[in-house]
Amino acid sequence: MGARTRTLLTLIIPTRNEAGNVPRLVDELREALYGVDYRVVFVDDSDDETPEVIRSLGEEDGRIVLIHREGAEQEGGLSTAVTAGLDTIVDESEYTCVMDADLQHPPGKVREMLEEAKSSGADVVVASRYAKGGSYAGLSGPMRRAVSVGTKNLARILFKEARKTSDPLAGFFLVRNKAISGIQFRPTGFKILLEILVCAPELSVVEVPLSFRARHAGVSKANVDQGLGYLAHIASLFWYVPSAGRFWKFALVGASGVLVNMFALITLVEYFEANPTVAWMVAVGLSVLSNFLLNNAFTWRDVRHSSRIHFLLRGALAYPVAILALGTNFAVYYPLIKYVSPDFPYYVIAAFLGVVAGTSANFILSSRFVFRPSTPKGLDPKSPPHEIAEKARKELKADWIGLIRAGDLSLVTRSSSGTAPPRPFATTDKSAVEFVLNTFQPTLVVTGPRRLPQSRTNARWTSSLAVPVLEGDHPVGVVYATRDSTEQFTQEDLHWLTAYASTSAPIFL
Ligand SMILES: Nc1nc2c(ncn2[C@@H]2O[C@H](COP(=O)(O)OP(=O)(O)O)[C@@H](O)[C@H]2O)c(=O)[nH]1
Ligand SMILES: [Mg+2]
Repeated sequence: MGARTRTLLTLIIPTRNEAGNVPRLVDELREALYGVDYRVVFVDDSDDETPEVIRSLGEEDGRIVLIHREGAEQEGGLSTAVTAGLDTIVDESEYTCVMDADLQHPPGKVREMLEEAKSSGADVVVASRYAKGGSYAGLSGPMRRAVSVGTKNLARILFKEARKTSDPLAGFFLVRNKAISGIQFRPTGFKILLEILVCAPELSVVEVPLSFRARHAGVSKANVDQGLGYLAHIASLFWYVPSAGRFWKFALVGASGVLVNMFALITLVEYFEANPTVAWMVAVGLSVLSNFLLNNAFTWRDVRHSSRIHFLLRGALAYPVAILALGTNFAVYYPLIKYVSPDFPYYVIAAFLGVVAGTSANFILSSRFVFRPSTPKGLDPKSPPHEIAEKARKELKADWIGLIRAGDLSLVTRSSSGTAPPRPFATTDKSAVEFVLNTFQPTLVVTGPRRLPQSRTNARWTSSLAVPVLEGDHPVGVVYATRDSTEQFTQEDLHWLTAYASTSAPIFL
């Protein structure tokens, strides 16, 4: 590691007109965090004297930093305030704690959260108003409380990652910075914890109970706009984060399949005078196909297939899975109408329960088998390095793939295709490798004809994937793959190589 020492803890505190709270907050933090290496970053959008108050506190105490935003910078308000804070400071400290300035979040909790993070090793510590021993009584009025419970449950129903904590919308949490580096925060939505949980589904989460106090001074800035902003945030997470809310994406696709089925059935029988049984079979076959294609393009769009054959095999597998799901549906429906009651409304309830069971079975089987991520094969550490590299190269259809050691940038092992002789290591390759060693971020680089992309083109591009190999905290090398072809590498290829780099590459370094 470098000689630069990092602060242990950075507090990010968004403020808007909190002049009456900031001095007491800073005092309480100083007392609570005595002996801890911390600093406080206020991200301020005030039009009262808050910035002056913070500035004069900063003159007495160098650990207090002010980012004051004016005009257009303030756009997005609370949401961009927290993400702006995160974006600027994350690399410089080990932990970040986000909290409010109005003393609804007691500063004394911060130390407890820090200790909890250290002792549990978790990535995120949530100060939960809904945990046992916590309380949300500080929310002003029954309306605010109802909205809080409703919005919280909406998040927990939609996103399984939100179920890791009882309070996924908490504004008071602490994260290990390394765990969230690389997340590209979007300016929609101020529920940054939810954003973190959904965008980084692998994070481990623990919580401590929080007694949410009443505001010390000033007024709340919560309003209807923020409520609508929350809904937009949920929609944006659902739509743009591939892994978010997969079950509901799957259910949506399933509902579209019902429409395809009905449309095909009616068309075949009414306009082509098909036999209804034959028409039924064709309609079911078509809806399974359209479901598969939509699931491939939407529900599991981040799960790559390595070849056209692989894609076709998946499509074929969707059929037996659909039959099993239908069987599950019937296995729930039939006993219910037989042993409970075949009359209205019981058979309707039975049919509904059958659909729920069938859809769930279909979802589980589809994620386990049809859209199972292809994992790097040949991980036997005893097989020769070039063999493992060769397998990775074939999977990616790369011209060559190599493992490059940090420091002298020497090649440790490499594999290249028989047809294309390996290109010499060019300046662009070198700068990509160096970029990755500095930023730790897996990177996809494309260089090619300076022309606007067309959907039908025979232009060849040179695309490269560069992925760091980390040992604990620091990069010891880079896996680098390059391809000169009409097809560029995709983000999914980059994911795949990232998985490869974290499992097999360290063996050789
Ligand atoms: N920078 C910034 N901070 C804000 C903005 N709106 C609210 N805050 C801060 O966010 C925290 C929570 O806001 P608050 O009004 O108490 O919301 P409530 O606790 O949900 O009623 C406080 O520290 C506010 O000062 C904003 O537009 N910009
Ligand atoms: Mg508040």
